Amino acid sequence: MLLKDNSISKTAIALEEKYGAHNYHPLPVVLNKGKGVHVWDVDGKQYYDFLSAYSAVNQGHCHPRIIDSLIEQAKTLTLTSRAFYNDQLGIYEKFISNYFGFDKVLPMNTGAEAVETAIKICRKFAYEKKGIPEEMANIIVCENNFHGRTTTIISFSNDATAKKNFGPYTPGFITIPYDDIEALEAVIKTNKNIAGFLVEPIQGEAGVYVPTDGYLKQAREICKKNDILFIADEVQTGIARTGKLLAVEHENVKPDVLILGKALSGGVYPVSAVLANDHIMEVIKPGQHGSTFGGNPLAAAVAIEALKVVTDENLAENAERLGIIFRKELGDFAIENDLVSAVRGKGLLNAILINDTEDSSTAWNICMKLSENGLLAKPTHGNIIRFAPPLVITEIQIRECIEIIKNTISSMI
Ligand code: IF1
Repeated sequence: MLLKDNSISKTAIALEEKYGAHNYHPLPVVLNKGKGVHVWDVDGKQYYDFLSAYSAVNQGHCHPRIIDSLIEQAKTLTLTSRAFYNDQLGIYEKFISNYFGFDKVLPMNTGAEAVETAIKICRKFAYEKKGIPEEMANIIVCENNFHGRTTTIISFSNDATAKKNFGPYTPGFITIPYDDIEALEAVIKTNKNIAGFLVEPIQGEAGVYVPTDGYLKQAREICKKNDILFIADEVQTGIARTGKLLAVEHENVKPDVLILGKALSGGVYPVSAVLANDHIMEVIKPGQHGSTFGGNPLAAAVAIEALKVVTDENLAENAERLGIIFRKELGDFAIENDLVSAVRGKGLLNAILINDTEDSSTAWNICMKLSENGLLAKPTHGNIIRFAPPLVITEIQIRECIEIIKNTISSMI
């Protein structure tokens, strides 16, 4: 059993059980410290964190430079609302717009809020610039997508667990298979009023599905040819996670609308963003969109430092190089091990497929055993285990973790 007979752990879990909504089923590990690639539980046990808070701590837990920027700004001014200006937001807006190569940014807080913002911008652009009849805009999405958990976003999910009994659902979305160019072309031919194509460059929650080389580029070209906004959701794949600053850069694709979140703050504060050029962003006028915390000075200060760390510490290059080692080693292991049927991913966003049924508890049991062996990971759907360490991990550390993963799985045969 994972939990030592530790009253602190049991008390913490019991409190969540009694007073918290049961919207998660966590591994029975109670953490109280994080630093770099490691986290510690209340018993002082150290783990490698191979989930990285769902790729929100790409810069490592509690990165000193980001924490310092948080502390400094928090001592001065945390929130003004957008009813007034503040001295940090403009600096941040210029920094992030130049950093990703867009004219403007609309600052929000969570990834789902940013996705919702992108949907609203896309629709408004369709009505006011493309002449699509009001309330008739369609946005193309992909099967097995994950873009967040608001009612509109789950309206176009095909994950019954995320969707069931949350209706009535928001209309205006057309679903096509992921990584299928013919399906994209067909749906554009047979449907009118297509405003945009919302896509994850790699489908994370679905199980780290990396599309065929060239898919994103062809999709981008089809969108450009048909005057459809190409909207890249890089909430999970962005900020150097896949070995490039943005996953779309693997195919030299520049989206019309870019959605960021998670590691945009290095995991120390909710910060998300939607970036676009002026001819798109100008459809949003005062009073048409916003949020209490969107663009607050604390988020601005933290996000600037978090992005500087990505560049200064060459995190994309590190992710690219170590991801190749990770997939090579575990790919070789999969050949000789019956329990692992495949390894896939890009950079340090990877997953292994467990050779068992989706509803089996094998992946969960492997994760339980991994945590006993000092490595934290969690299955995505059923039999897929995602491995996504902070991008500050070293070659020595990742080779140690590869051994932990191999030895743990071998011990379960
Ligand atoms: C959960 C994983 C899921 C995202 C993409 C938008 C959002 C996410 C591509 C919304 C959020 C999180 C949400 C979290 C689990 C995690 C996740 F793939 F990253 F593991 F669910 F798919 N676009 N992903 O991945 O961002 O509102 O959460 O800030 O909800 O269980 P958010």
